[in-house]
Amino acid sequence: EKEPVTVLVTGAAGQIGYALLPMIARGVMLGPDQPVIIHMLDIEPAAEALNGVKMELIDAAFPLLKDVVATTDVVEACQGVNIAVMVGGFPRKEGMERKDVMSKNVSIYKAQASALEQHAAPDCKVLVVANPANTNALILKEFAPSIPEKNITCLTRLDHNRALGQISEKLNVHVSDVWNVIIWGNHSSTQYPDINHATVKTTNGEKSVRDAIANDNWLNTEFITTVQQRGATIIKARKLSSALSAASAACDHIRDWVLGTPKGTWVSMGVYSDGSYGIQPGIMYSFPVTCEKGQWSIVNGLKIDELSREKMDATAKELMDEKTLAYSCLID
Ligand code: NAX
Repeated sequence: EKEPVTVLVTGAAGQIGYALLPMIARGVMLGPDQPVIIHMLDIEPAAEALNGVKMELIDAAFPLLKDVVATTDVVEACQGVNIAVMVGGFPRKEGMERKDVMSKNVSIYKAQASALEQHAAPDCKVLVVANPANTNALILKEFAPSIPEKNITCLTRLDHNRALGQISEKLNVHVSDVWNVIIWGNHSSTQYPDINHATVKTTNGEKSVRDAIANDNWLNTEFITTVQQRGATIIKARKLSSALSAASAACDHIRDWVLGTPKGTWVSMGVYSDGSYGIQPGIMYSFPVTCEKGQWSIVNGLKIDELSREKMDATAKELMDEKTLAYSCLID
């Protein structure tokens, strides 16, 4: 039997936590033959609820789940962690200024960065889910300088999967017959869902998504806004934000990162920009990536048309502005 992998979930008493934890314990994230130890972190007001989740994990008698730690102590939570899924954060409440929310999250991510740096396993891989996801990940990176920057990522896989979903619905094909969409930029409404390199399987081969749909107007307008606004649409319908799809996307992100992306396909991940596609270094930006042997690399050399360029730059600018705001919170 394989050695267990220790997975940390922060914000574990929340909605995404409740959907994500059983997926991890069932092997959806790391594979059906990979035992796991789960560390769950939340804050004091949620301690009792967190303990309830721990009881349920025990009651589910998962064969792969070797141990569960439920704690409000960030040092205990980070101890020996191989994979950290950062779902905990301060939510934006009605009437709150953007800066106040940013400030709360900056202090959370600064503190958790130090704890991870000091107590996690040296090769720990980090996925930030909590919003503002890209900027929380950037703060985490800045305050955990000894964690390799390639090990710190944020979640845009939900947006990627939403884009696949919209295309498959439109073409009336199964979602697994569509691949290589791209989410560029921020996990926010400025993200750019790009189908210019996407492919769909047809009865007699493959076709570009643009040719298959043959409706540039829909692709260039409604498709993009539908994906950008999908989170808000779910909130309107459910009176709660996306949780099962977010949890599933987090599993997809880690699984592909650790076990590799299938040949000929890529996925979207928020990673530290290396200047690819003219996106300035210094921000966490979502790019198309392939993964092999636990390492992601940006897919380079894709042709970028004028509309795409504009949208890629607009979302980069928003991330620069978020960065400035985050840094102003550090000074105050
Ligand atoms: P919930 O409010 O249900 O859960 C958040 C949990 O985090 C709570 O239990 C809270 O007590 C805990 N928490 C707060 N501060 C903490 C701290 N300092 N340390 C540890 N835990 C802490 O939110 P939920 O619906 O689960 O969403 C979690 C986060 O994911 C939010 O920030 C949300 O905006 C973000 N999302 C990101 C997505 C993405 O694709 N990147 C999509 C889904 C989701 O909206």
